[in-house]
Amino acid sequence: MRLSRYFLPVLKEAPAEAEIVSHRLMLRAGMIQQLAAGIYNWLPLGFRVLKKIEQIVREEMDRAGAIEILMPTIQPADLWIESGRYDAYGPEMLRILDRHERKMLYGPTNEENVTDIFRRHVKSYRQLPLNLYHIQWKFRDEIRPRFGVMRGREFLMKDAYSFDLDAEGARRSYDAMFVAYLRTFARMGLTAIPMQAESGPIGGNMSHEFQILAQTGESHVYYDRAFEEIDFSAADLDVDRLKSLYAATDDKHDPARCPVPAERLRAGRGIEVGHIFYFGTKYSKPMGATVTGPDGREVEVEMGSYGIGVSRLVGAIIEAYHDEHGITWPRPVAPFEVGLVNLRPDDSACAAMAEDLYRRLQAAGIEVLYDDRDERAGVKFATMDLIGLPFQVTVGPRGVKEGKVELKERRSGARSELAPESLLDRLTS
Ligand code: P5A
Repeated sequence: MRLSRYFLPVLKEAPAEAEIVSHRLMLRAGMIQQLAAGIYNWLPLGFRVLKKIEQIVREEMDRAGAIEILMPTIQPADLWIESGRYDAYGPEMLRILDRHERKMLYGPTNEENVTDIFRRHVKSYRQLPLNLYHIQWKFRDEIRPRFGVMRGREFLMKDAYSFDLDAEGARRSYDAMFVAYLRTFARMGLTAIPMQAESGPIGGNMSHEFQILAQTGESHVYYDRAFEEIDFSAADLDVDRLKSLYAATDDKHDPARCPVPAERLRAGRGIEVGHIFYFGTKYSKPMGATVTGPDGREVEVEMGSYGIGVSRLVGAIIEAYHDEHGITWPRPVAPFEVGLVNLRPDDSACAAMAEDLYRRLQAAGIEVLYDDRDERAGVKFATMDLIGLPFQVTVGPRGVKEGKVELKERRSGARSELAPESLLDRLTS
């Protein structure tokens, strides 16, 4: 992508209402723009990151055996009246009347909707286990939307729903999602600590929140420092051990009854990026979602639901990865992998070298944002540091004479002078 042809509305100053660093950086880097309280436009740079995160989530859901569908944002109230949640959900639900005065709502979650799909099509235990997921916008009329996309009113969630014949099967489905979540977050460069949690309006009796550590997190968290030694990207994680390690948010943490000795306990702040629930027959019972069991009897299915805050993750990753100059993206979620800067577009040798590199990087399958603008060097470097692409490649007259370009690794700041061939090797290896 040529920056001269791109739409990257960077700001010099962050608007005063942005309280936390990820919100300020997302506005300054031209990733988002507020349309109304808690409702955002996703501009090209932000949209690319959102899609990368979404794709990692999708791949790990598919790997865990879940099947992707797409349910609508607007739902009929009838389903929620059937489950008993229509009145219980309260003012967070955006209620809508259609032209026929039928009660509709903008979905804050999809348990009812997916249970309705299930009961229409699944009749036998032989079709179980089943896990259906989608990645769709939600609306919750939060009383205090804040921190940009971290607590929005409209936000993108991945929500999965599991159906099993019995509690034992449901536990296996829960554990499969538990492991998939740790892998998903690890692929984005995040360490998410699973914590026992309250199930709130979703319901149920087993629930874990996945919290990533960040100074600006909304929750206070306490956890066994043993978590710090775990490699969450490992192929076979021990779910039972992870569940047995102590971790809790402050509403659950009681220093007097904490099982972990003080010297092993860590305290910090966390951002909730995922939340999983096992709620048994809470929806299958009132909505009549049953299957015929092996003995021929009708059984209400055991269900769980599993959420990841896809749009919240964009902010959460920035909270974890930034410095005083801007964002420092982990490569798997970066909007582009390489920022190519031509310091002198007016110099024909520089332009030839930069154009050639641009073509070759793209041919090698690398995503490049090419700053070919007629701008001062300082402006170009500041823009690149702000948007935080993992690698910066600079073409300037001095290097070109020796047939070399400069490679800077954004996060460490490490620089090296390389010939174009070696640069391509480095970036593709
Ligand atoms: C699980 C999937 C549920 O809604 N039903 C379907 C269950 N869980 S949850 O904890 O309420 O939400 C799941 C994740 O969504 C993100 N999230 C938000 N992100 C941005 N702004 C919000 N207002 C918001 N509310 C929830 C969180 O990451 C949460 O873990």
